[in-house]
Amino acid sequence: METKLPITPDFIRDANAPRLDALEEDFGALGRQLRRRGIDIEKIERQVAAFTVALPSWGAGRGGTRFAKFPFRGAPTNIHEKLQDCSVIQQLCRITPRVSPHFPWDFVSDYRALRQEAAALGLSFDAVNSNTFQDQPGQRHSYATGSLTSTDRGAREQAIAHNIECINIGKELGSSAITVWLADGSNFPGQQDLTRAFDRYLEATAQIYAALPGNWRMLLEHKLFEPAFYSTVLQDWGSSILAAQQLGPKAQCLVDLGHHAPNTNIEQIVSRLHRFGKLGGFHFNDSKYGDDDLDSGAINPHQLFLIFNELVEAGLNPRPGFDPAYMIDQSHNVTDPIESMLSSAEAIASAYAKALVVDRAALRDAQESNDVMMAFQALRQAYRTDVSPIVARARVAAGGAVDVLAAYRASGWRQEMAGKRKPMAPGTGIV
Ligand code: RM4
Ligand code: MN
Ligand code: MN
Repeated sequence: METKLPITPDFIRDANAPRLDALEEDFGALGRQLRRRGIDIEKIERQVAAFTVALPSWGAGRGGTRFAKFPFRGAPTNIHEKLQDCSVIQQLCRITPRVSPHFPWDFVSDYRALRQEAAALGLSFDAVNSNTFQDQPGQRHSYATGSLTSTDRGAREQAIAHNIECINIGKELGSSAITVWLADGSNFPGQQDLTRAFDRYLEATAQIYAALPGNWRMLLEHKLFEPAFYSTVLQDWGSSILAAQQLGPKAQCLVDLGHHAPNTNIEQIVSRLHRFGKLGGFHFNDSKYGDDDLDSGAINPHQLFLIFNELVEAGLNPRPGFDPAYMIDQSHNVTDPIESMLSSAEAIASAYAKALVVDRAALRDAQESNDVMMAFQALRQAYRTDVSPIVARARVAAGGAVDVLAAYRASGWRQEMAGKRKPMAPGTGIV
């Protein structure tokens, strides 16, 4: 297949040239440090090189915040341009080869052509995301009373049909999962019968589940609150795992990091879901107060590390069905989304690499002998380790940039697009 990569290998090679010696020096020093700790850096590098995380098509724009959209020159205006931007990210960081599309935002008339277009950009498609949280022009039934859980049968059926349509699109795109996130819930005590709303959820999702092709998964995404502020139908991992268990083996839970109350022990949720074979995947982002879509690792990189620590443990002792789908889910308002997603991909890969350098034997011994301080130190020592030379070297070996942000800025990509793409209109935000 003919490829049309936005950033050429030659450009990346030239950008890397002056940085390679320093990278090798840092990698060598870290390798010696890790060897003293009984860790083989080459093995860690191979594991990091095998790690990938999907990009959200909607993350390529800067329109996802709650209050306003601030258009910027060169922003992508459709899925084709979003794919180009995702390709830039992938060319530079080499761990984001898949894009997770969102419908109807990414509707096109020819999905086979879209799949080829993505392939020519070095990309493929990840989980499809349905959207029944906003009304679309010409839509027969409003989602004002909810979608899959509305008391209005018409709205429910329309939402089910939309999810099945997303599965059918996903088949053409080569996806093998659908992520279902619902805004359904209530704003007033008494507004909704909490039990009947969940019954309707189970009934509607069972119909979507029945349309899943054999090798597909359905990822149920919970969210504590917003846009419903009193109750959300699928508000936490408890409701999520109950639904996934009732639906069957192809249904698993998706953990969006931002969809929890501040200070929630998300790593423990990860461990619980894995224990029962229901850890389906992640939406990586961060959150401080209420915004669920800040850049990954921007607020709490330690939590990200602790989550990866659970994932590494899970990988060493996998339960049936352990194959989490890793995706980024962020909204950008004040940064160039390409830069934010490059920085997030780096933060995610670093959290993984840090979890890989935990001395597991020391941790286990300390846990078994109730040596609290040494158990804590086993994690702390790994968290303190600057693993960036490993992440950078794995990336460079795959054709990526030593310094992704410097290379991106030097590429002049956004300025070039500013001259080519239609200007975006200001507007309001979405969830
Ligand atoms: C939601 C949720 C979904 C995402 C939308 C755009 O809060 O995180 O995963 O599809 O936002
Ligand atoms: Mn999400
Ligand atoms: Mn969200």
